[in-house]
Amino acid sequence: MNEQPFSTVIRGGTAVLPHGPVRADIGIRGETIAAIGDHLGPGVTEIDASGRLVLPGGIDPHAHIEQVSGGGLLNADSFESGTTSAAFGGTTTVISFAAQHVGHALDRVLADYHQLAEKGAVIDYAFHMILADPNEATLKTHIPKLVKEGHASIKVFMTYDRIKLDDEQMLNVLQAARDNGAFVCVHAENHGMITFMVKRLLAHGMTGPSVFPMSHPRLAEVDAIQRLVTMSRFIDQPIMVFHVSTAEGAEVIRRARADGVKIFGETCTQYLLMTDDAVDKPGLEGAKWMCSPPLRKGADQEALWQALAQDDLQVVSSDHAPYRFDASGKLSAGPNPTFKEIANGLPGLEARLPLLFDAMVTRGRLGLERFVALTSTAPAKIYGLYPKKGVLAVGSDADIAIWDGKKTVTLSASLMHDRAGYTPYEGMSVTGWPVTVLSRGRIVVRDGELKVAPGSGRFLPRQAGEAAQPLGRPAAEITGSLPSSAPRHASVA
Ligand code: DUC
Ligand code: ZN
Ligand code: ZN
Repeated sequence: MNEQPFSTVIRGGTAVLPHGPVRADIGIRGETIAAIGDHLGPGVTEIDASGRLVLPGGIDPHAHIEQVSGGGLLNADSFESGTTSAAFGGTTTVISFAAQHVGHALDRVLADYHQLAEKGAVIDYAFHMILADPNEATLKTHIPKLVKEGHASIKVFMTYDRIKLDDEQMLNVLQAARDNGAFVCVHAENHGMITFMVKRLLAHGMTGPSVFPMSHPRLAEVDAIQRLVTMSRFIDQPIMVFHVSTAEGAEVIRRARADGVKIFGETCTQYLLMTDDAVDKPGLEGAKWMCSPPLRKGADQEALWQALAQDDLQVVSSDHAPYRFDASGKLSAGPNPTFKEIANGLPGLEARLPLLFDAMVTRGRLGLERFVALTSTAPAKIYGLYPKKGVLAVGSDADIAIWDGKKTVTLSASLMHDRAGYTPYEGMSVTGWPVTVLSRGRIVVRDGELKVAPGSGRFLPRQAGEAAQPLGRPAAEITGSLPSSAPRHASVA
């Protein structure tokens, strides 16, 4: 038995453990949870959590930070501001993006994003590698090396002129992911349908943010997810569909999963809590609510909640993509842009957990344990971070958010720590707030103050988890085209 005092004890709270909530103390030594139980011995630092909930820190597996978008625009957050805002919202791990653009060497891209994050991050982080140029060097040289170095997931786009992949490129990426043991996340919208609608709307003089949802038709999402399911099945490569926004999109995923396809789905806070009428505001104001896919209808919200309840969708991210409402962001094309010229994206890294806590725990939709599962444990498992992250267990990193379930806060831009300069959730009132947040045993946020230095967050090298394991049955044409003695890594190009 270790008689040394703990470095920190979180005492007397209700901890949400893998088997459910219990009254327990959490003892931390250094960076990890060393003990969970009643009446633990003293800690050098004691945190009184009586009357509070003690939860694993949130994991936001989809946040754009200090990233150049598909439209070529740098977003508003640095790693310092983005991860600070995450921490104030109870999130202790973020997976952001290292975004390749055409002509860029992927290994250089990763090195650049690492440098930015090392300098600024206050919590731990990993990267999804955005592939916009899946050439020979990317797929055959850089992906094998980078996956081995712990970058276990790839994101690709089916839309956006500068970064979209065609079907053959997509298949090459899926095959490379399979060969190297990586997971693939996809922005799934039919590019042709979007372009068709954009041209049609602009030709009819419909140029404001209020028509933006029409420019991303619901069927664009449905079609793209259906094709993805087919491609995933063909190659036998598991896929995560990012930011599912429609009832029909969630239904395609439900059916595919029932048919045995290894496909996962994510939705985001904004699709659960806001609707498309948010863009319908005077002038350009609605641009603040323009995200892609767009906000949808009340019936979609219901369907997405239902899909989460049934595990058709497994995670809720923020898809934090902050652009200021000025010439550096939403108005970068000038003071009077068409919807086509306005950057897509909303800030939401900080508000995600309080909003979802309020909806799920305070108002009772799905409950506390599902809240923890959807916002922390499931992303940790799916993205290869578990059990280091996503759970309160002995040996896990001491990434912990202590929640005051009774504290009511009205969200406003002045409360937020990101650099978007506005919040789409302005004026919404939530009950439940993360009052103290620890990352690897360090108190990161307490009493409304940041307690750690920029650059103290750490890169999390990951091996892909079980979610990324192929089922072992690519299409017959693929297996038939491999020599029988070929190793798993053999190219079929
Ligand atoms: N897709 C995202 O995933 N985030 C922001 C914008 C977009 O199109
Ligand atoms: Zn996307
Ligand atoms: Zn995104």
